[in-house]
Amino acid sequence: MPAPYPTAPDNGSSGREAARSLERLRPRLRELFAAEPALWPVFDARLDRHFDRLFRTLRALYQDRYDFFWHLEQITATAARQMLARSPDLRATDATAEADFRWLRSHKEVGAVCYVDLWAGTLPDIPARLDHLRALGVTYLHLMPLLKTRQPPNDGGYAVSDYRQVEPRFGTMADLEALATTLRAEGIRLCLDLVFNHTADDHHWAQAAAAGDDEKCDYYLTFPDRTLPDRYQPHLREIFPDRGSENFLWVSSLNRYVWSTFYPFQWDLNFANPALFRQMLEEMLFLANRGISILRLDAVPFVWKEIGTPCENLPQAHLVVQALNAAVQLAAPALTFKSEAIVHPDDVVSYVSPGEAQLSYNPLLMVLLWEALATRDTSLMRHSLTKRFDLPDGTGWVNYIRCHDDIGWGFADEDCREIGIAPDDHRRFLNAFYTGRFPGSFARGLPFQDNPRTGDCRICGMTASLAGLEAATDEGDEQAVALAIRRIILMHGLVMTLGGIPLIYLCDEIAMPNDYSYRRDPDKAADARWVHRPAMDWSAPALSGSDLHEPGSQVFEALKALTALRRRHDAFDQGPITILPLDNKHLFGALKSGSEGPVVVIANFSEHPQPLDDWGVPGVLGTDTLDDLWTGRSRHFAPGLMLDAYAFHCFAPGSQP
Ligand code: OTU
Repeated sequence: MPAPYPTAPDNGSSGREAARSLERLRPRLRELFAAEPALWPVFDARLDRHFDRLFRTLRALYQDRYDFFWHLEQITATAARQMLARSPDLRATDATAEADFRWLRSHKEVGAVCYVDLWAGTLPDIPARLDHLRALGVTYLHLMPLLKTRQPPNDGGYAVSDYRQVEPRFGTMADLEALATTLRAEGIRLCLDLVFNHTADDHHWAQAAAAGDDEKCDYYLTFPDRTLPDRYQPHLREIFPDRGSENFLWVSSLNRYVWSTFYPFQWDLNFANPALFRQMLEEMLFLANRGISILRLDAVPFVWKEIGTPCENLPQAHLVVQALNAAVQLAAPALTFKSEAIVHPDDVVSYVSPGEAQLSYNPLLMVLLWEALATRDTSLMRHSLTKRFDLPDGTGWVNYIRCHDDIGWGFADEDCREIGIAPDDHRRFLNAFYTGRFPGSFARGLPFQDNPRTGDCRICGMTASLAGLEAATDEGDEQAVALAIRRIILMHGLVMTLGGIPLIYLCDEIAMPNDYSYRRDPDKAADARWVHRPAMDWSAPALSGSDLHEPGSQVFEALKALTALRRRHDAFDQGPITILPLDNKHLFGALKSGSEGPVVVIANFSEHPQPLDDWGVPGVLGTDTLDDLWTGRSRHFAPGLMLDAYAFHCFAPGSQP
């Protein structure tokens, strides 16, 4: 089933213009294939399919450029050259990807993410950990930024100094290529970040700019004086308020101001320059040709700036990604984009389409899981997911509980108000709860970028610590430990079954707690996100199986079983979902259906046993014998059936009457 590509916006005569321009370009592109004529028909067919989109999106972005057609040719030729540079192995994956995009929504997919150094050591050390990944059924491995980066501080690698070199501590580009090949043979796709909104201030483009290279200077957003910065600045959101609210820095080597959205050592790139667009396409395809299958498009909302706007989620940011997508479909269709847009849920969804980013993080589900865990009330989760879980065909969610970043309470204000919740008060409550300031809270999180001026604050912490395991263990409270473990399993249970690729934040699989040692490292101490970036404890009892009662072991065993459960039933594909209107607010229930029939996923977000409504689940499943696919037990439904504290169930119609 090939993916359906939407057509780009039609601005007047661009359809005919595109066709004419393709006819002009075809013979020149064909010449590039002189040494490999067999590949030309493949590329030529892709031109028929994708050139129109490429043309229209680029035209919309760069229509004012007198040299538009020259840039268009350079960009298309870059795609052609990179297709030619691709190995036969990778070209074979392209053919498969073009024929079938269904894996994006498949229940067979399980993702995991880790830092190379903290989890494994170096790139060549990763294959030794394959058994561990196999045990979790991993088919998608996201390695946190591993390209060459500036000396610390470097924002955990999000300040890239060279897109074509691996950070020497982790290995070499050859190691990365070898790893991608090994993983591919295992059926594991490799995902890397493409940090394309900015580079490190010591990237060779930045250095060339400082040495007087005007072309490279145009790769960045720079200004001779404060005139334009002063017009942009008042409309910008503070992303890292700890650094102050100023996004323009005076760089004396350039004798200019430089735009920097994140840390001052991260310089924003200028996508309004088509030469930078082409260059980034080349960097991207270079990585694709090393065997990378998924690119996580970092900070995608920020890639286009216009005076008088917040410079986030602008229509041109979408056009940039759509144009990159079209060019990638020409050169390396097996490459998939995952958008990282941690913004209003409507904006998150706006990046997701077969012709833009096929995958997207689902920050909404993530925050709603934590929200319901704190409140013990699933109202907001039900209300928001009912409106906002579906995605178009040919696209899918990447669902997660924790990642390397903070948790920002990005549910929609309007969803809150529609059910009588005051959104900002609610966020204040959640911040108090997860930093352990709220009386009775089980959580041990840290505040991140606490902004007293706006009242904004985000939360850091490992799953185990936020779910209560750290506090319970310290207090030696066995009952609280048991509840915390159940919370962790409940959340993982939902991301494994609701639909979308679950992304396990490695180290969470053995319930590792917060790591406070970052406070002693001057390069990390000011960034609380390091509290949830521990080094993997390979000596943990969970991994030797020596003590199955110990919390890490219980979580690890449950996660292995949950991924196995996910693999067994296609009801857990991404697909239609019905959120059940159960009377009991502590319970969350969703109906999914697969080739073997319906499945109802139920979770109890309360630490007390809760009755299941008498009309709910049997009504939906059409029987009152319920087979629990998760526990393997069969239950007879009777009104008032009690579900345990933090219970998780996957009920299917029972096989015995
Ligand atoms: C991303 O996050 C990365 O995930 C962070 O680790 C980086 O520091 C950052 O980019 C800069 O490269 O604001 O708090 O809407 O929310 O891109 C994290 C997207 C962030 C942003 C997101 C950003």
